[in-house]
Amino acid sequence: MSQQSFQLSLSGQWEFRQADRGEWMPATVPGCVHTDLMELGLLPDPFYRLQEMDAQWVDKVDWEYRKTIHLTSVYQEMDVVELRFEGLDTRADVYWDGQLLAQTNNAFRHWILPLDPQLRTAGTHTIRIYFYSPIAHGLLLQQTYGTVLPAINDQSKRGGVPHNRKVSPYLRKPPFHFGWDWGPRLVSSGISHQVSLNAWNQLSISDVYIHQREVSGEQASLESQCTVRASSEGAGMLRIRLNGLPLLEQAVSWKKGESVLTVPFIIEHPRLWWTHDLGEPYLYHMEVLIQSEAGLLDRATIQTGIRDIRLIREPDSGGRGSSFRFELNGVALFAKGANYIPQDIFLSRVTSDHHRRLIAAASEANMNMIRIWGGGAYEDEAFYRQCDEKGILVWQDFMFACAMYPGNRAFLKNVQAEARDQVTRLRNHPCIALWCGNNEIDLAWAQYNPIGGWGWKQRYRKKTRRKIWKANTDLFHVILPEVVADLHPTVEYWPSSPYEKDGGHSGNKSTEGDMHYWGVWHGKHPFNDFHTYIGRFMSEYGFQSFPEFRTVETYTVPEDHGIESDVMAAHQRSGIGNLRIRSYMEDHYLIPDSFEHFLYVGQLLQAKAIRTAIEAHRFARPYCMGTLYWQLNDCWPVASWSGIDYVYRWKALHFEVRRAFRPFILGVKGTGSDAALYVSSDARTDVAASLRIQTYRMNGAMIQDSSYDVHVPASRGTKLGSLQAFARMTEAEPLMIYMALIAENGEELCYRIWSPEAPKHLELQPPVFQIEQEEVSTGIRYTLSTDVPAMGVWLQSDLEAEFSDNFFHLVPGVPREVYLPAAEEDKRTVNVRIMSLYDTLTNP
Ligand code: BMA
Repeated sequence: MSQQSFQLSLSGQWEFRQADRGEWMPATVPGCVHTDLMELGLLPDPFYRLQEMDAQWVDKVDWEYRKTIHLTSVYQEMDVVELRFEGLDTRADVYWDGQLLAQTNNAFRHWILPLDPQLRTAGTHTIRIYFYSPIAHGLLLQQTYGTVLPAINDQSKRGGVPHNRKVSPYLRKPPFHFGWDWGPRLVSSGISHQVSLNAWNQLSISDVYIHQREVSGEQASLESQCTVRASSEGAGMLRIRLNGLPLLEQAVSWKKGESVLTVPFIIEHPRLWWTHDLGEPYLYHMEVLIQSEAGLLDRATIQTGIRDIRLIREPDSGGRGSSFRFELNGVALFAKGANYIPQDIFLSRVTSDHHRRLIAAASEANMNMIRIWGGGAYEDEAFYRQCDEKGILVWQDFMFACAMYPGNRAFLKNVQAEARDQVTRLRNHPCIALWCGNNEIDLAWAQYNPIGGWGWKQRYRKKTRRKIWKANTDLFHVILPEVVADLHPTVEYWPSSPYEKDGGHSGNKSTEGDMHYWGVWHGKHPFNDFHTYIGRFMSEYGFQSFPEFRTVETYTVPEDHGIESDVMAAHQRSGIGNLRIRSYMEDHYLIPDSFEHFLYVGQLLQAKAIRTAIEAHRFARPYCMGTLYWQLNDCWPVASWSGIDYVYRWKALHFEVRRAFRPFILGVKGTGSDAALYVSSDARTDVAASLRIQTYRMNGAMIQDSSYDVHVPASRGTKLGSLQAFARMTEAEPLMIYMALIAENGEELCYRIWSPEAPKHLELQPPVFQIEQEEVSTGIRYTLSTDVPAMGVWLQSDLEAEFSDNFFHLVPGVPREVYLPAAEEDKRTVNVRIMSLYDTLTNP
């Protein structure tokens, strides 16, 4: 019998050129026009200084890619041979030996193009793909649709698009390519994902979905839904193997074309999948094999976790609103995490190593949920795999953000096909916790509030308004929920983020749904307002900072080193960004003169803002059941709301978040005589602990060292009492207070070093740091102490690895241990520099 199936990868070396012009040049697939041009030295690195502007011509012209392949005679004998593209960005014509095979129009779909036997003769064949300029094609689509749709982040002017036309909503392509308030405008084209030639006889498994009908610790009632395609009808055996052992076999039959073979099965006492904070993210390995009498026809392997995930929205008993909380295997989970954007504007540059590094950083920062925001892209398999393995849930947006979208039949059908592709691809990942229609569209249009929203609907006549809202309804209230209900019925669909309820819109005072709170930052509210505006689930809020100086150096020369220089301004895409940073900095810190110090203090400021927010949200548990700040990471080197910069350096924020997302958090809410001490616990049982309070003068003198027995209730925020009941305060001089929750075994569960005064009013003294170091197996352990209270202590080494803790405050009585991973050969030579807020004072 001939071979059943095989796959030939067609990724790797291709050729490309500007359409119909010049020589063919070497290209890499997956990739895009920009990265291929850069590789050849034909396009300067757009991340460097102002060079983004030199790349704006690329999206105005058409491009061609081609590859020549040699086929043996075996291909002609196979029942089916198909070209498979995991992604083509975006509007492309695919030719095989000059014959048009397909016209593609969606970067989020995959394309399977069958080749008739006469096309796959033994010998040489050429695949050629013609990519239309996304701008020219977008303009055409806009004209055909007849309505100009809003897209506030589309930087058409920077792109030099005629009449500043924003074409992004008409194209199913990553929205952030067109610019965002943290991203460049680089609208690329190309073969964005893997390409292969797949050949098979008789039958091919195209998908296996492990539908989790009912899951508990006693039993998991599952169903394997195996989609097969067959060249003729047939029958055979379907076998399932679980973790390498045979589980069951069942006789099955299929028809010519596509069939779904459904086989129910049970796992007794399953090992459940948990987020890493609640348990072990256990994964099962399953194998589905289909055999006929003649032998194996095809097999598929699946890695999945067994878990029950629910979004509980039930009215409060007091009539205040409705809950918005996730329950994992029946356990209420307080979501701690951040919003995610793609890790590079050029998606094909992101490797599995990048995913591993970023998800590891999220897990190290005690996050249990990441929101994949709707203006980027559905992520690579490696991203979700990392989340599965690390025990981190994913809130998955569909890719629509901050714009209105067309509603013509072709567009709706295209979106439906995209959603089916993506939901099918991702539904075995236990990390997927929610499918969400879009980012901020419901809020921006504000249909039910005549004067509300971002001023979009007011620009249209009634008839056009109806047309636009109808498209929105069709997309986010009909098509997408139907796809999720059909293909992934165990996971909830949520129409938009934020969203309150049908017939209303999320606002800063919503008592149901999720909330984006931008009063701090966009609305200039003071940090303490984080305590005032708290929703049931905080899916966005944020504060900007610059990357550290070493990262700034990667895209600047010394003459650029001023916040307002042209180059720094081009790497700050929020029009109000610098203004906001400066004015909040004035409220809290003395503004440093030096550029480098400004970046550093800006990072402390950002960490302080987000710390305040996380405390507010966690203290409000269980009213509030989640906090995801904006944003985890960057897609190029830039000033942004991120906690991790483009080159994966942790800002002060990421260290702060790591502390603030520990299972216990302690802090102060309120000011003056209203100041009260709060704790929040994610532990599932009450804890008896000791509250340690030390107060210090700024000269280092300790004026109090007390311990109190406290009872910390499980799974909630609790007021421990007024601050004055615990800490001896003097009106006369500012103090620094160390507070810590100490477990019965002496372990410090969490700590907070805090002053009732803003840092600018503290008379910081020059600290003398003592640093002891000890080599441990995989790195170096440092023990750091100080003689006077020190703020924002920043350790820097010449290694790329991050310290286990950084940008922390330090008081004389409590030394801190930090750990630096280091290779054997680096341990002796590594240099550590220390600075703190004192060093930024020009006039101490
Ligand atoms: C949120 C996001 C993004 C944006 C961020 C900062 O609303 O959804 O669109 O980048 O604000 O302005």
